[in-house]
Amino acid sequence: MIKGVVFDLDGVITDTAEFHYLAWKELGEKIGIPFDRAFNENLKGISRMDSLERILELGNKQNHYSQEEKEALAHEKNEQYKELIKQITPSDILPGISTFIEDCKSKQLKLALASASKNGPAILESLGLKEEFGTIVDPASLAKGKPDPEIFIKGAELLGLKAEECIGVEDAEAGIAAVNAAGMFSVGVGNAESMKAADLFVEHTADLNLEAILQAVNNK
Ligand code: G16
Ligand code: MG
Repeated sequence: MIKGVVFDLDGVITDTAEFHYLAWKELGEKIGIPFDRAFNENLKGISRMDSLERILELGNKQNHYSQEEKEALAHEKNEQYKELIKQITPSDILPGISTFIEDCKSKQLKLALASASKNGPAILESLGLKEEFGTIVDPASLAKGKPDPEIFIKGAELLGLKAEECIGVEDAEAGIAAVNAAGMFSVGVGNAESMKAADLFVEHTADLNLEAILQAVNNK
């Protein structure tokens, strides 16, 4: 029986990908590694330091910086990102998500956030959704990022539930892999190709339907 829902943030509850992109792009240009939106797709759901590594790899500069310098670069990107996310308001909640959360609440489901973002709590606050979530997994407490299942396992644990009692909602391939490996029913948001590993997927957040999901869990 499903008792909880563990949500990814970026791409599911709101779309911060554009802000991450703008902040990384500015840093990339500064260090001589320009990149486009297509490359940015590789950074979705990936932690801050891992994103930096991927950018440095793109420019063949992984070995140009010490650990300390890399941390300074990641910090600089985050300062820029924090400036950009100041504009977030409840109107930035993705379509259908408020209703979906209300439906979960009326079914007494507990909600957790499993985002790789250390800015997750601030973003939920700006969206006016902080009170809805019983638990926010602290990504700094994790040994491994998505696709490792740790963040979803911890989300269920913090809700006092077993992974099998939860649904995981994700928009990234690495995220769906993490939900599946955690032993949760996976719900993907995205196109058929990128969401092929999900137990159920919808193209847009507006298509998320709790009844249909619970039905699919029962039929699995
Ligand atoms: C999000 C984004 C990633 C970002 C990561 C860490 O993941 O998709 O692009 O690198 O968080 O964010 P921060 O630098 O704010 O700690 P998710 O898991 O919410 O999709
Ligand atoms: Mg995401």
